[in-house]
Amino acid sequence: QDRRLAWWREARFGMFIHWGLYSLLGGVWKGRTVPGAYGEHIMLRGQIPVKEYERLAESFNPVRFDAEAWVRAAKDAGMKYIVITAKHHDGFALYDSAASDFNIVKRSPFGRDPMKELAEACRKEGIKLCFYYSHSMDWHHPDSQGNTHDYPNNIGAWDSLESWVNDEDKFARYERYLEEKALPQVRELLTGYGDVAIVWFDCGHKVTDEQGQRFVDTVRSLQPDCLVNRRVRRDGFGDYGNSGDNQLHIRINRKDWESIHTMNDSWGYKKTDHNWKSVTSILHNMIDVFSLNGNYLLNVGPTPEGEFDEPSKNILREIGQWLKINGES
Ligand code: FUL
Repeated sequence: QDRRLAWWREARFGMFIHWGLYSLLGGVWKGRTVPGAYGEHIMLRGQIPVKEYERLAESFNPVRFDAEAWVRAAKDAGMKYIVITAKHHDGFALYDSAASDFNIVKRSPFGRDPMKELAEACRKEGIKLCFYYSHSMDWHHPDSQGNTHDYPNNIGAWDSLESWVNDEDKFARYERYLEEKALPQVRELLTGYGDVAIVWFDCGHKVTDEQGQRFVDTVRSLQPDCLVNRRVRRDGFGDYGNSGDNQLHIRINRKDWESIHTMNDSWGYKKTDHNWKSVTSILHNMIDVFSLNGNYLLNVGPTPEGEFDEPSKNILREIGQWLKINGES
């Protein structure tokens, strides 16, 4: 574990990227701002039918996406690793997947695989590439948690594990999702994109210990040096701990831990959210985390066209300048 964590302990500062079909909507569905701070939850919060949400892929065409520009922006900000949403809770894969054709290459006019391009750019610039993968929740797969198929006989997004895990039918269906989509997709990410530095799992409180362990084992068997975060299941799992969303060191009980923060209130691009944090407050948080030996992961939500918006670019630029003068980078 120490060997696996060596680069990560030095890295200190990383970029989180939330990007997907939800970015197209930017928090607005049919002219209405959907409640909830998180733009990436719009499918669930806006109760968008699966078939309608699927059709968004037809207009997802991020022609201004430039992997090198993203990686350079991260590097100039002093960041050493990038964690990008290869698949978020909405189930849409941002890469070419054989396990599910609900992905950018097969369903969108864009036709390119942005994860391939990002992997290439990261290799070139010496930045570690990491994939966020929503393993427990998939609102698109009929047998997963939180989907709207078969309502109300499904497993609701916020249902606790205890409330359904002894239901044989639900359990069997959920296993089907894990075996037919989630585990195969994690394997794809670990076999098609070169070295992956972290698989960043999320919402592990929704899987059993055995299921969480299956994800850890899958990662270990394919890339033994790849890190796994605690959110694969619960405390005691993974190589390092995580803060809650936008929390500093609250409830952290591990030597190696990472604090995760948004720049406004949403992770995914949200055109109605102008509540940008000041550079000063971001720096204060960062210094606080660094002083307690944590890593700081700061999020960007790129636009549907594939660019970082101006407020995010400015924040990154200013942090980079500050670190150049006052930090180690
Ligand atoms: C949460 C998710 O539900 C959010 O959408 C976001 O990805 C955040 C980092 O983790 O649990």
